[in-house]
Amino acid sequence: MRTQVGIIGAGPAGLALARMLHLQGISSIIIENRTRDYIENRIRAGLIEHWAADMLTDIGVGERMKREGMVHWGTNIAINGEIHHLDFKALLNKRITIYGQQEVVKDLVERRLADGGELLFEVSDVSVDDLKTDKPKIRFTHDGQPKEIECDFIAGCDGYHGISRPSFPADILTVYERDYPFGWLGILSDSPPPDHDLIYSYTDEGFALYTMRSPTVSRLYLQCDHDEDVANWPDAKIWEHLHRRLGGGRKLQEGKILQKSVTAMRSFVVEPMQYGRLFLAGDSAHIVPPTGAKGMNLAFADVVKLSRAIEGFYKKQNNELLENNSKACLRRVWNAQRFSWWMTQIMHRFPDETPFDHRRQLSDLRYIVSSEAAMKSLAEQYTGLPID
Ligand code: RFL
Ligand code: PHB
Repeated sequence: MRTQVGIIGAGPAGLALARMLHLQGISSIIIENRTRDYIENRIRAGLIEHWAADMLTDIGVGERMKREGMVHWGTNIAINGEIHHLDFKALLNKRITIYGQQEVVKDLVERRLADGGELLFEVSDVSVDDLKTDKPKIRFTHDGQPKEIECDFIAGCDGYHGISRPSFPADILTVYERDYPFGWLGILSDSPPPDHDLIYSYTDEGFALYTMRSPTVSRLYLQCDHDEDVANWPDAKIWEHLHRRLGGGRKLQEGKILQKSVTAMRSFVVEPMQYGRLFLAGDSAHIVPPTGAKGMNLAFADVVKLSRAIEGFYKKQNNELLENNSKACLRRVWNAQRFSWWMTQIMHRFPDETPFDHRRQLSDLRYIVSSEAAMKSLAEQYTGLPID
């Protein structure tokens, strides 16, 4: 098989990249190791930054998001039960959209198939070769047959557990990481959210986040232990903690729990994001703790930059953007890392914190909800900085 860009992974990064390239007349083949059904039903992110929602509309996959997504012009921060509203509209005239990642994936898959683009599911034994040449290769098995794609470029959009990052020579990559001493227990509940906007709730017994997928379905998270076993959280205990951590006189309606899972919290970056003609994008190169809601948005930002660089190569015979791609992506990645780390440390209880840390943290939270400059700074980063 032969294509211009071989894309490994049909997550938000790989699928959006394929669509952007298609709009520029650049061919690609996407290979994915899971089934279509699996990737279209995997429950993960939900928050789309202002520019990213506009980008999805610009590339022609925003129709259903506009109909079904929930637009929020603000958010709530609760401190031990006291709820404060941050008004993004008044502060910056910016919004965020709540629309499930799996819905974005469904829209992108449908668009890809309507474009007549190749998208192979259930591939296995994926490997890459000849990365330092101008004809890099992807090898894999599909339908029991060994296959090879010869391309001009490979986009490694295969997430944290993919094969792209481990295919870099060992001495090329520097890893920067930080583990947090807690995780998030997340549930999807068939019940309305407690407020129109999200509620990020700091309490002395731990963090909770009240978000949603629709006016009748809530997505609720509780700070829990790092390697928590979901079996330690029967439904009644989850609701008890969610009621206690909400505060502000709000009532939380209970509902049938449709899904329950634990996510460990981690910050992770590799540098550089490129080796020869293999370019990493999205979670294959970096992970952020979900407190800042930046993961999927960063994946989109990476592929906006990568598609522009690839377009520069084909349309203007210009290598400059490709050579600078890793640097350009990492500037935004580190900014998102800093914000996600900051949101995480401000919102959670740390088991090893000192009384000084605790007092400082509460003071930081009070500053955010009382200073217009501080609220504006948070709002600017949370709704998403424009792409340079
Ligand atoms: P993905 O989505 O992991 O997609 C990678 C794809 O590659 C496939 N794959 C392979 N394919 C072929 N060959 C191989 N060898 C392969 N190995 C893997 C995988 O099956 C998969 O389909 O990465 P991508 O595209 O970079 O997208 C990143 C986002 O998925 C991720 O950053 C977000 O989900 C993070 N995240 C959030 N991000 C936000 O922007 N806003 C949020 O509100 C938000 N909330 C969250 C989150 C992540 C969470 N969890 C579960 C980690 C909340 C949670 C709880
Ligand atoms: C979500 O809706 O799943 C969500 C929203 C905001 C976050 C994390 C997750 O910070």
